[in-house]
Amino acid sequence: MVNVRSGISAALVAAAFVAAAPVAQLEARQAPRTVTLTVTDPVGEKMSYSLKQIVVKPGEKIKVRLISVAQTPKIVMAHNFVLLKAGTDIKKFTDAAANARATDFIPPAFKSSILAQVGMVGPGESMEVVFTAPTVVGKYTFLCSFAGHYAAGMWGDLIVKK
Ligand SMILES: [Cu+2]
Repeated sequence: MVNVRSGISAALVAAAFVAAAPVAQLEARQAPRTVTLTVTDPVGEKMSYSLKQIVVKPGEKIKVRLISVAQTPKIVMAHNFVLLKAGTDIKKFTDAAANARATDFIPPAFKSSILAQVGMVGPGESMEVVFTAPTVVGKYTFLCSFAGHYAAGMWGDLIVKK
């Protein structure tokens, strides 16, 4: 009985290993392309990312690296990167985000609207996220969800284009 059982589990382990191998090879073949977004302190009332557009291929593997070269202390002002699903109501999202300080300005009710996100960065910090671009061609909004930053201009378009 014991022998039969261990025979089965060895076979299962072998099967799992074989199934995992092609996926690992695929991942290695498609190393993510790095896109660097820099954020800094507001200029007058205006805020922005260093890029207004990120153009990607459908299903492309992308690494977004968010770097803050701001001076303002993080407690006062920080910046993140949130990529939203097509069709998300941006006004509703940013209104909810403004009241979500406890969760780093990510409104819990909108979690399912988020395709990718990088946490809040303060002066001298950087953070990154690796994600697979949507396979559907179109425009997807990315924005900083810190209260007021979207309205001040801290947003852009991820453009999925063949
Ligand atoms: Cu910001």
